[in-house]
Amino acid sequence: MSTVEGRYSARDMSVLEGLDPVRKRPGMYIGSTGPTGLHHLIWEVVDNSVDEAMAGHCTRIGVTLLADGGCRVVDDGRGIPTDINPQYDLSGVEIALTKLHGGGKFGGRGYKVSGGLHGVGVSVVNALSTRLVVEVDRDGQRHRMEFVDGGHPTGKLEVVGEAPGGRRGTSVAFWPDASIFEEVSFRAQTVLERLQMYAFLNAGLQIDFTDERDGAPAPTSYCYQGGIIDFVKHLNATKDPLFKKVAYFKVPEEDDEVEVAMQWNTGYNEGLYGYANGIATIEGGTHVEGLKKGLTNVVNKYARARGLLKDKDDNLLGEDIREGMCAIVAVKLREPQFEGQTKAKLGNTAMRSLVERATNEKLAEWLEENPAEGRLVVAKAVQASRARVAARDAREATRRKSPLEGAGMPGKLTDCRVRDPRQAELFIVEGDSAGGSAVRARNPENQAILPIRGKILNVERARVDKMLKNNEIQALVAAIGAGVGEDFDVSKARYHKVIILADADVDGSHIRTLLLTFFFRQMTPLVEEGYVYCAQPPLFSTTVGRDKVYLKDESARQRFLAERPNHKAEFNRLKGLGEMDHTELGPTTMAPGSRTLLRVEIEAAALADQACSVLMGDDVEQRKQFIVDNATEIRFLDV
Ligand code: 0RA
Repeated sequence: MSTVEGRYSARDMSVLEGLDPVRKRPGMYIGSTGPTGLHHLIWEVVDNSVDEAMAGHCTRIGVTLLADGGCRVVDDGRGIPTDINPQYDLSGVEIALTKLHGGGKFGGRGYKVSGGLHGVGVSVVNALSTRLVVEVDRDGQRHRMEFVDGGHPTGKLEVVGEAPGGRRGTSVAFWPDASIFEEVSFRAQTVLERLQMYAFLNAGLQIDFTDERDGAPAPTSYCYQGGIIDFVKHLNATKDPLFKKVAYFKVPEEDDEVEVAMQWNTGYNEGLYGYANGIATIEGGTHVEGLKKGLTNVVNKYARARGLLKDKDDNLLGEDIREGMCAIVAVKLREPQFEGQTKAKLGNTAMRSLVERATNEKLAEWLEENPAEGRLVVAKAVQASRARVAARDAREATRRKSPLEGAGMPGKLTDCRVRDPRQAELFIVEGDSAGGSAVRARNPENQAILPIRGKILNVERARVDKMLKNNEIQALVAAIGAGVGEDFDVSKARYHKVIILADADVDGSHIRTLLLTFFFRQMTPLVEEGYVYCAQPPLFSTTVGRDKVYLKDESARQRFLAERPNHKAEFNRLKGLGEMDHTELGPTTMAPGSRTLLRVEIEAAALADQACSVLMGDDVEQRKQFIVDNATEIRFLDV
């Protein structure tokens, strides 16, 4: 995106207030003080560099996780302005780093707004760090300024030497404040995923990542000349593409820009990912709606014109056409409005018609130019429409068996008494015997138990109609009571905690992954609302006197030993739920107060989707490699 031309100086920054509010209510600025909030600090700094890249002033960004727990972000952009703003008698650097919303991004005339999601400013990072060092190379000189204890300058902005080779750019190194965050250790995989996404969305931008901490793997660089075309290829890499080509178009219109890339695979899932000014719009919005509308229109017209759909045939539905489609729609616009629960839905209505028009015109052209591919797309959609009718019949059969309450519940469900979903919990328990223990251990008032036997169907590989015929899936759908797939209505969910209770071993983890994949694909809002959890049965037990003591994991065992250096009794490694009776299962794993639940979170939807597919798709070798590379495929949050 372009910036207003002309030299930007410290004068253009609109200053609002100091940093105290940030330390008082960090959650207001970065969402949380958990791992998500911690990583927001990095996104905040990187976003500023990416803005420079989008404005055409930056070609390279380096992110380093420092050995001492800090993080440094370096770019070769124009550098934060170093001149003094006469109104405030502060340098641009000092304003950007010590004033809330200081920086032209907010109302200033020199800098275009990047995003609403993390565009809170680098000053917020400063406020939440014990130390921050900023270096700006500008006008041939290297400037440096340091802050401690949440943004207190240790001195003025100083010239410390020459800018090496006359380079321009900004370097920000910060050390997150452990008194603010629950934990301050960055997760390399989380950072890598985000950086890769930035690289895909900014064709040609090079992003280097280095982890200097102990035992970290070698540095990684991302740079995609193909931009979102490469993104789509990457998302489809583990799938079987319907054809090699990627449909692509880019339409600049005055200040706005629409860019779309799409490719189909032989699978059944739809992956449509929207971005606005480089920010993932997980909740969709007008750009996504515009693309869907345009796509449905274009493909139907094309199919009729080519005689692939006859007069007597019904139109193909959007969902038929989008089956097996992987698409990115990335838009740039002047004043993005972010709406929705998590402010991740694009609201600008003008975008709907802009994307729709662009799609109508450009995708039609693409189909004309690529008739072999066009034919394949239509053939696949026609097949999907036939399967849709079959699935509807299967779904209706499921629905008939499950009226919302009481009588129609699956026989295996031991329901709870409470009817208020906000209080109700459903435990999905692996195996009938563990299910029996759970029934005895539960609180019958608000805890329901559904035992699931064996491996449930792998939903990634099965078509919806087949999946819905599976007994375990039917029981699950009926128990939750909110439908499935397109029909799913989260407001009807009978439980606001759906808790997977499976062993800590390989089989347990497989079942957990299968269930999570099912929820992710077929009950997405349930995951988005944060209703899906994993229980954590303890890993160790030992005895203290005559009491048996359970410990959640290795670090709990270490803490226990640190507190009781004379502890002699052995630790048993618990192999499974089956080893615990109900008096043990209740307090360790199920009872609020003494249990630990992990809430399942989806962060970057597109990459989470890929993780799901890599894990569950047909490519066994790649799946194995993925499991080795990524211990946790979907993020979990301790609650
Ligand atoms: C305000 C104005 C200008 C650049 C920046 C801020 C800027 C901020 C950051 C933060 C990290 N890297 C950055 N790069 C640039 C425009 C300056 C000009 O017109 O010369």
